[in-house]
Amino acid sequence: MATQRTLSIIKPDATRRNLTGEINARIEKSGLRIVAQKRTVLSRAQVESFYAAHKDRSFFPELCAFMASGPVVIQVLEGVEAVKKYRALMGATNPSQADQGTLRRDFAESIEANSVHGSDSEDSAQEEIAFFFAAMDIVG
Ligand code: FUP
Repeated sequence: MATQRTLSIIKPDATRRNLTGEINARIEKSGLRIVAQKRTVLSRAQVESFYAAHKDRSFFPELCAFMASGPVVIQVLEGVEAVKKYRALMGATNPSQADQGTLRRDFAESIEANSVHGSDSEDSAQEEIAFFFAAMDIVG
């Protein structure tokens, strides 16, 4: 079971409701370690580039407006099977389909304002971490 890193974003709906600490506590209780973290407001251009894989989807403009609408907390999480472990902690994209006890089930407002992002594979984790952090900003 390999130690991995994954990218997490606490989204604007969650920072607005002051949920950063509560989400971080759940991350740490799950066994994952927060090895880099910064709070920022993303520009529209940064969000469009980050979510480029979704650019042809009908929800893309609204998703980008939402993600640039307020502060986000961007994190690198480290731990055994971190990608899979964080996806399990997050729950399904649509909170109404997310399992009990997951972050999205407990905190998300809607499928768009769904409180957290987590990389969906090791390859995308590497790309997404490099998008936001320099190697020296990650302290394991
Ligand atoms: P996930 O990996 O669970 O974050 O889900 P996706 O990569 O499929 O979608 C990325 C983001 O697009 C979601 F977190 C929220 C948004 N989205 C919508 O707003 N509407 C949809 O129908 C699907 C996704």
